[in-house]
Parts: sequence; C-alpha cells; structure tokens
Amino acid sequence: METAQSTLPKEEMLLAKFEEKTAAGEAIEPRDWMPEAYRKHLIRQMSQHAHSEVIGMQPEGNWVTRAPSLRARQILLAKIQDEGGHGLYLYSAAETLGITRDEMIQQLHSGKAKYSNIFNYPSLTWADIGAIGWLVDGAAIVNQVSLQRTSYAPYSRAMVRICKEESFHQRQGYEIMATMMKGTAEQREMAQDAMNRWWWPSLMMFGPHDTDSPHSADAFRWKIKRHTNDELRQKFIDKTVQQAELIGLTVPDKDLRWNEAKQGYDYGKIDWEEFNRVINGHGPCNKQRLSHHIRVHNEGAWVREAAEAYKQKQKNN
Ligand code: BYC
Repeated sequence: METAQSTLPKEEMLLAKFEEKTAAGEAIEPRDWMPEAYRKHLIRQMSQHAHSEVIGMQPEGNWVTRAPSLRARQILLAKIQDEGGHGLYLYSAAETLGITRDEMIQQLHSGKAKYSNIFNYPSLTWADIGAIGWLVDGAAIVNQVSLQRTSYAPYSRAMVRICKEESFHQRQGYEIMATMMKGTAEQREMAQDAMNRWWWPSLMMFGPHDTDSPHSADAFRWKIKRHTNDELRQKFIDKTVQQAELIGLTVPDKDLRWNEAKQGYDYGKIDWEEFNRVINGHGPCNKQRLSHHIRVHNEGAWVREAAEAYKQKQKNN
C-alpha cells in the first residue's frame, strides 16, 4: 500500500525521511542520505573545529622549552600532543562527508576556512599557559559536551573521546593559575594579567549572540547544535566566575553581577568589532599562525610522500 511519503518525488521523500529522523533525535551515519546543505554545514564547522585544535598547538608550543619544571614541561607536551590527536579525529570524521584532508588544509591556507578566534592572541607569559588551559579549554569543554549529542554520528563519537581528554587540560590550566596565586606578588600579578587578556576572547569563542548567528537556525533544525551560543556562554561564565573567586582572581568585567532571578551572572558588553577583526584575519597573531602552519606543512611534504609510497608498496605486494 502506498504511504503519503511514497507519492512524493524521490528527493523530497528522502528529505522528509531525513527531517523526521533528525527531529526524532536519531543519529545520521556517513552512508545515510543527507541534504547537501547539511553536508556543507558540517564540513564548515568540523573543519573549523579541526583547524582550531591544530593551530591551538602553536601558542602552547611557545612555552615548551621555558616551562618552569620538568613536571610542567611533561604535562604541557602531553597536552599539545592531545590537541594534535583531536585534530586528527576531527579531520577523519570530516572526511566521511566526502572532502579530503588536503582540501581542508588548502581551505585553511587560502583563508577560506576559519579557525577559532582565540588562537590569534599571543602567549606572553607562563600564566598564559594556565589561562589557556583553564579558560580556553574550559570554554571548549562546555561547547563540546553539548556537541557530544550532535546529530552527525562520527562528529558525536569524536566529541565523546575529546571531552574526556579536555577535562584534564582544564584542570592542568587551573592548577597553574592556583599555584601562581599562592606565589609572590609578581606571580599573582602575572596570573591576573593573563586573566585580563584571555577572559573576553574566551567569551567570544562561543560565537556571536543568538540574534546575530546566521548558521544557528539550520543547526537547530538538524540538531547539529543542541544549545545556543548564548546559553553555552552563560553556562561557562557561571561556572568560571566561582573558580576565579576561589583562587583570588578578579574577573575583568565591571558589569558582572549575580542575577538572582535568572540564577546566573549578568555580564558586560562583548566587543564584537574586535571579534570580527580577529576572525577576518586582522588579529595580533593571524599572519604568524597561518604562515607557521604553511611552512611546517610544506616542510612535512616528504613524510606524506614516504607514507604514500609505503602504502602503494604494501598494495603491490
Ligand atoms: N572563532 O552563525 P555562527 C580547543 C564564525 S579548540 C572563529 O554562530 P556557528 C583547543 C562562524 O564560523 C576548540 N569564527 O556559526 C585547542 C561563522 O562564519 P562562517 C574549538 C567564529 O558555526 C588547542 C560566523 O562566525 N571549538 O579546544 O553556528 C588548545 C557566524 O557564527 C567563531 C570549536 O570549533 C569563533 N569563536 O557557531 C586549547 C567548536 N564563532 O563560517 C584548546 C565547534 C563563530 O560563516 N564549533 N565564528 O565564515 C561550533 O560549535 C560552532 O561552529 C560555533 C559557531 C559555536 C563556534
């Protein structure tokens, strides 16, 4: 017997099934039919996410040789290695959508693909490594915990694994900040200065306010996003302000107030002009980050060629 759906043209029928599935909260696997716009949306977001993980290794790498102890250096090295691994899971997950890693890297190098605003700021002192772990990984976790339930199954599976590792990163950063706040006046000042410089860019990591977020409507319809940019930003602020107070750091926002009615903090205006400048290539370190990536990628060409030659040899044996 014919159902109402089967009288529709094939493409419309597939779309109706897809929408039904995502609305019911079911996961989409790579072999499932999906609309082109869903595929493109995911490639954009997942490749941006992968690039962020890899570019994010640079500000941290800046401190490997200057870490204050062997323990701190070992932990930092392990963290940076984790970020490279996160990039790999995400590139692999994005490849299931029919784009190659080479294409994604080309889009990064040409400026077509973005990466997180946050990695265009310099890491000036050891306290910045604390602030990156605590605030930047802290913000990333809030976003990524929500993405564990995203509708595209390979992305969701990558997020589960990444979140486990990120929670160590957040604690590593908080430990650095807490230790510095128990130190000399100079060390406390250094920690506060890092907090002042990283706080606002960390809030920008969640993207523009919901009213100015062009991709959110599709992301919600297809359950790529489960929470809005503003909901996640609020969650991050509420948990982080308390952590700051506990170790004696001041949040650099004169408008920050507890709002009893909403059971959350009200906060000051975010400088969206700065955000737009930074994501459009004019932040303090954009040129440096990208040219470093291009140089190292080109220097590594022989590794890719050797791996490819080995693969061919195995095939022919
Ligand atoms: N930075 O419509 P919207 C880490 C762009 S790394 C740059 O709200 P969407 C770590 C956006 O792309 C973790 N650009 O977009 C690594 C769009 O422009 P296009 C990184 C941003 O996608 C190493 C436009 O603004 N995490 O943890 O619905 C060391 C309009 O925005 C940003 C992720 O990547 C930004 N912050 O929502 C330490 C999470 N925000 O593409 C730590 C995955 C917005 O039209 N991504 N834009 O040119 C997401 O969840 C979402 O893509 C966002 C934005 C919430 C970021």
